[in-house]
Amino acid sequence: MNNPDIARIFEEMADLLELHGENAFRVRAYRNGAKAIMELDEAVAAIVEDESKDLQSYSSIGKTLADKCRTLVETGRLPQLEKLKAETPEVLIKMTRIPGLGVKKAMALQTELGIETLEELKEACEQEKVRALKGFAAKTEKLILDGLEIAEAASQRIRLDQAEKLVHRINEHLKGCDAIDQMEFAGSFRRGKETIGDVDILVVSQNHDAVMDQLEAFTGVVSVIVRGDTKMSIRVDEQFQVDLRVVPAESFGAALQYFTGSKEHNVAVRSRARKMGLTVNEYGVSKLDDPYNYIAGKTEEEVYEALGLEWVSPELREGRKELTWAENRNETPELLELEHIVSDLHMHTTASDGANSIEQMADAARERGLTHIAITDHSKRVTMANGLDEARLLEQWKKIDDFNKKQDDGFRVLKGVECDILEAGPLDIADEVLAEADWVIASVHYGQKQSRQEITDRIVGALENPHVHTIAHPTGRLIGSRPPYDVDLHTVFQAAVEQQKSLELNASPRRLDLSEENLLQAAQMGIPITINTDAHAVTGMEVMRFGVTQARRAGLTREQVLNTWALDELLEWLS
Ligand code: DGT
Ligand code: CA
Ligand code: CA
Ligand code: ZN
Repeated sequence: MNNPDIARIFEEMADLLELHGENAFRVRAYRNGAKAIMELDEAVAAIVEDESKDLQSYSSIGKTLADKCRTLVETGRLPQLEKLKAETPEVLIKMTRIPGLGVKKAMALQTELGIETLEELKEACEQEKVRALKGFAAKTEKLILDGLEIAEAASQRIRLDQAEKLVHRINEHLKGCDAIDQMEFAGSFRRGKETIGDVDILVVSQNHDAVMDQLEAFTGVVSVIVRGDTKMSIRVDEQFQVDLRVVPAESFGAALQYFTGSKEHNVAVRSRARKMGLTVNEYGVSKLDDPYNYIAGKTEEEVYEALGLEWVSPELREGRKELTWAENRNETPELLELEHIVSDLHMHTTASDGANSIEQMADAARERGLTHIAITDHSKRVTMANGLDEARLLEQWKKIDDFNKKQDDGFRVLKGVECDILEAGPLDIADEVLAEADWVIASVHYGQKQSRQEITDRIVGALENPHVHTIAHPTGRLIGSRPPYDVDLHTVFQAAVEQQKSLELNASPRRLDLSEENLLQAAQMGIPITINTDAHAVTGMEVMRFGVTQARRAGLTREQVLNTWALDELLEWLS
């Protein structure tokens, strides 16, 4: 029983206890325990077996959880979980995983409509039977249908940051194999897509068996799906698949090009080749009339070169305009790079729901090579996050002024706020106070279920306020768990253009909001994009790279991204 297994079991316990109305404290204990176990560097099994160690001395693991860990390690089972499961209809568990469906609603659907499967739930919504129930409306049906779709998609794909962790573990594990001469991760992971369907690994080796044995020995392998001479697929951590291919050194570039994809990009590459009397596959490029005599294949550059193309950044390989750019040379936009970023303009401190002080955030930012940041704590409407009212904001800005005076290297903290756009439309902070800020972000956190018209009006209204500079996470989506709110983005984009405002690309891998498609459109309309981490602790600043990847996928250049601008350029734009 490895740590992810135990963590998953605790998560399941928490879900079921919650379903049975167990008190929130107990539920949270299991969730915190699961989280702590995922973050442990040591195996729980090893700690249990080591007499000199005590599980209870690890944070978030109390006596109850420590006992349960012991039971799990020793027997592989948890009787309490089995009992709870037996008492809970399967469909209820599944329903509560649908975003927007709480425990009460799920129970009502099950008892009143006799719903036994998710398919039946979908049918009931489509036949408009759900709206007839007390406490339900036509809107709930739409929410459930959207949620079902998201849950379905999420069960098959993982977020880029989760894939990255897995890739890192596999990479470390395979590096220990002497038989591997060359290795690269391909597929959607290499292209930096926001979600990954499966991980694709390419390896050059003289000893296929040794490589495959090594992969099979990776902790977390649940089963081997296929193992052939050159191809192997394994299942890792329940649902997730990893494909390995062993290829000859002289074909490595061609295989990397082929398995990086996307399919759409490859289709365009092949059709171009054909027009040139060439053919391209995972072994190399050859002439149509001499198909086994490869003229290129060892490196990707060579493959593209043989087709008269510049090498194409993996992030751009989606079958859009990248081949036209690569063909004409010098037309490919010079993509944004992480090194170009000099500021991070959305972060929280202990004044609201952050974990670190102004000084700590500033120091961490400086260490990352940034020259300025904006501290943007929540406004008062967000009571849960201890949001700031006008008086506390002014107090915080005074502290920031004092802090700035003490900096002798020119590092600057901008006085900011993440001001809520209230449900009724107005901003949460008075205009005369907003006027004192260097940088104002407006956000929708409440009333996310309002109509398209209402939400669009609120956001456009905020953009029209002369003190507002940008809108944070403009659609509110959470990847794999919450759909975007119903907002007319085109109208929002037009308002941003008219008001000469920026829009945020929230870099958190859970959000990546604006999405790639939205970004393409916003950038085309000339809207400056601000990539922000929304860090709630110094460690939160590391997600900037996900934002940069997303921006690259949308073809964004340095100039289009506001937080690559030097401080004085930014200040000039702000005034
Ligand atoms: P994913 O895994 O769904 O996130 O997306 P990908 O792009 O990683 O797709 P995957 O793993 O099915 O295949 C990896 C790459 O291999 C894909 O991007 C392009 C190439 N490939 C796979 N099957 C085909 C195919 O039938 N036709 C073409 N042209 N390329 C393919
Ligand atoms: Ca893949
Ligand atoms: Ca694959
Ligand atoms: Zn925020």
